[in-house]
Amino acid sequence: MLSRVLVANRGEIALRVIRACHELGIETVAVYSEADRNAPYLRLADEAICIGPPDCGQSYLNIPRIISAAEITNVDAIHPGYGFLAENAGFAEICRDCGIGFVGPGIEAMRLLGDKVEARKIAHKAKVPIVPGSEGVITNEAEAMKLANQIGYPVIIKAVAGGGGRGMRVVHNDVSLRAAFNAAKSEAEAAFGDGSVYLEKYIVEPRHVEVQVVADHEGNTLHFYERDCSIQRRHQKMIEESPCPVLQDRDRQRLCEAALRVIKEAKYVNAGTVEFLLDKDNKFYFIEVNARIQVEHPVSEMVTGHDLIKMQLQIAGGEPLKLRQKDIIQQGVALECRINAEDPANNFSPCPGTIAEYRAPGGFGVRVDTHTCQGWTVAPNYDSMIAKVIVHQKTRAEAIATMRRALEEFTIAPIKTTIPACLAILSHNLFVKGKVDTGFVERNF
Ligand code: MV4
Repeated sequence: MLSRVLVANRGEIALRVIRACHELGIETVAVYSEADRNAPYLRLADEAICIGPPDCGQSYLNIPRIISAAEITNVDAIHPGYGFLAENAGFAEICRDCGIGFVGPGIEAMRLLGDKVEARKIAHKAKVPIVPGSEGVITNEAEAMKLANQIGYPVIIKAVAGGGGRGMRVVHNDVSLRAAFNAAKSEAEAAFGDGSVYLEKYIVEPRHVEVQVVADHEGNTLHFYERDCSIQRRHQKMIEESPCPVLQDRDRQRLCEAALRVIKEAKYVNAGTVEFLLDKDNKFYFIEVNARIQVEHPVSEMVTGHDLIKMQLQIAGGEPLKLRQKDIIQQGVALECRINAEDPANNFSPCPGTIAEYRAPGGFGVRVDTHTCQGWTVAPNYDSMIAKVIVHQKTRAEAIATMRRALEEFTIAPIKTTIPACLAILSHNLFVKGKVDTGFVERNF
């Protein structure tokens, strides 16, 4: 069992982890950059240590400073949250070498799944459908062209080290393949220091559906059903929901069981997400595994009633899962809207500044995960997400109504936020009908 944990993150997820630790009787150490020195959540932690200036590279991504903070405060483990160092296997390895636990998957599984070609191989071994595509890395244009003609256009070229949409190119014919192949390679090299790419059949207008999974050190695995994350703009999710509104129970069961086969095959431990694309015929294809807790984890918590962060901490402390799959029931509908400090009227450009006026929503079925409050200054250095509004209701129609009511209550001024954009989506008849795909936002707004 863990008794003291350092939270190597900031903002709402730092607060979320601190709260879960305290409920388990675990002491917390917060770290902060100079830009976050006045963050209210720091007072909730048992200790708070400044790790550097606002720039991420010198603070939240600075491994020596975080390890030093962990050693000085004598913690058992580090929780990385999401983003920053969460999927950095090198960081997890340094933690292990320093005798500090890492609240996340093992180093081997992290490395393996960080390589998207290896992840495809694992899914294939686990008899989980993958998108038709290359068996390994594509090394030259000729090889790419041969394969593209075998599987048929359109195809998508993806970075082996990628994920989340960077280093991807959709290709429609032989003529544009050359340029796309080279562009994807150099973008991947620049972004990840690894120019390796692979190729897949491009699934047109898919839904993005992902399964929340949890595994302990004894090989017990559980799923917490699926989330539909199709409402996104330029690879930034805006609204997530559970369950996926178009999945029938039999298909849902098959999808969730497929996700469990993937994590068993990868010998994955702790919380993770198995991502799939769902095509027009509701056929699912594995794409990748996110080896971390995700921003949108609360929608799975609300429909199942289980605290995923507590589970992460218990697993990292060596406890086996006591929960049984049959006791995890997906009840009702949960929606999450991400509130970003961005101006929807100005191409979603970041809108840092001080929040002079702030009134958060509440009431039946409403959860707000945020670190912000009146007087809080949104720094320009970090991700622009400042709050998540999560609602839980019996039906999807009621969940949408509650979300609209909650977002209308939410006052954040004078900085601009994505609240109006979320409200516009929630009012769109195709969203209300659940008829959306990953291109919905770009097509309609
Ligand atoms: C795809 C795809 C269609 N076909 N792969 C985007 C992020 C990364 N996790 C995987 N992604 C996709 N992979 C195949 N074979 C569609 C996406 C995709 C997407 C692509 C272009 C523009 C927006 C997108 C939004 C979500 C998913």
